[in-house]
Amino acid sequence: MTEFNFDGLVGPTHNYAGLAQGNLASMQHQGFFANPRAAALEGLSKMQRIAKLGIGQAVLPPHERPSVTTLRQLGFTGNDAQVLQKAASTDEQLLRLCSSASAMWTANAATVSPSADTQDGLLHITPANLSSMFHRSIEAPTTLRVLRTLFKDPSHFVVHEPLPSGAQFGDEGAANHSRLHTEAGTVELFAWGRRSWGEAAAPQRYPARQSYEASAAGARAHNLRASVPLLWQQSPAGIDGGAFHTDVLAVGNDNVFLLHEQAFVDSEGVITQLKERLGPSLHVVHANGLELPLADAVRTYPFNSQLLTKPDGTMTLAAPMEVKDSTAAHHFLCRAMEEVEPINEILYLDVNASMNNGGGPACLRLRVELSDLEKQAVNGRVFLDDALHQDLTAWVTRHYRDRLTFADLSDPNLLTETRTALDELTQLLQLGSIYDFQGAPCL
Ligand code: SUG
Repeated sequence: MTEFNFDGLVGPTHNYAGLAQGNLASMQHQGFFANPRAAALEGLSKMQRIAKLGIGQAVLPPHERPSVTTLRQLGFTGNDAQVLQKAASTDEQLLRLCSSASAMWTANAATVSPSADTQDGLLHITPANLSSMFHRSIEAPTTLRVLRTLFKDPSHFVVHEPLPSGAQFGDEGAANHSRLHTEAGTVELFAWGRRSWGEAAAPQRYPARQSYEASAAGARAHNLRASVPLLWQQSPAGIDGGAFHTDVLAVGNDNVFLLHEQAFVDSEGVITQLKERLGPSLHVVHANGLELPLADAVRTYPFNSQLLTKPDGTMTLAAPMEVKDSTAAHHFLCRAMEEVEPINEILYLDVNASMNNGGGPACLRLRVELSDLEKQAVNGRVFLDDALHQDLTAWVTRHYRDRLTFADLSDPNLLTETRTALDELTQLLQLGSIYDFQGAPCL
């Protein structure tokens, strides 16, 4: 099995709208002017650097934004330009909610269970309903369509419907899911932030997006072998400190787990459970608040590094540049490298445009473990090689604006430019029709 990191391409409407309550970077950067072209090139350069390490890298397309479909559902009528204008003049916030490039954070696109973990030997994928945040909830239909296009072959893949919508089943995808594996076993750790019914401590300040009920349903639907799933609660204090997803305070890969004490309720308890199931070869690096204050971890995202196994079996921590702004965060990653033998490199990546919206390197990618046969069954030209990287870089440079403000969102030319770009992209990636404006069917 090989892990492939499916990164989301940053979309042409990347902007800072302050839409995500409890995501401190999103809240703090509201209204800053954005440079979608630079943001998309940053993302592509990250993909290229990871691919050059010999690690499987692939790409997922952005969604159509502004979402005219959603605006029409909300009652705006007329031609597309009129729909944009009416939304802008009636309730500008609606237009912002329908214009976010948030599908770039593909860690939230879906939860993936490799075929090695499931009872039917199929790879299971559930697109996240993202129902806790409106601007993200509108991603689910396109995500489902894209994933059903790529992972179409029923002899290898099952792409489930997203969980039913509604606050009780809020599901944030792989951002709340870690997979650990040793010779003793495999654990898929499903983290949840609140209970829709039943008792559990809850954050006081910011929303807990993922419900226990959603995690339990996801684990059930994936038909996991009985020993695989483990459900555990995110720390409410961590969420109130700005860790809206588990991947803000924990990262796992194979037999290595790095976590902050505020990632989970009773973090010693989850470590004990993991050690029982995974045996002595599990390496855990646990930071407490004295070593690494929660505020530093949330500001600089050391745990949102990608922890990647290279072809020679050693591991790289691909960390956001911002880690260097905090001595404590930087020291923590160095300690991880000293203590965990397989980790032999920290690679600093500049994904600042994404970081300013609360998305580090690990948020930008969806991990999919594939056997050689499964890889061959994936449709589309989505696996990154030099030629695809070049094509995508030229495509971004050709189509993306280098400055975007809120006022631009109602510009009908932006919609036309975006559709022209996305239409070309579907050809470049050999995906067929996947967008509403292309008349794509519901899959
Ligand atoms: O859902 N930000 C995203 C960031 C997602 C990060 N993903 C992971 N941790 N896996 C979110 O909060 C901000 C958009 C804006 O404010 O314009 C936003 O949606």
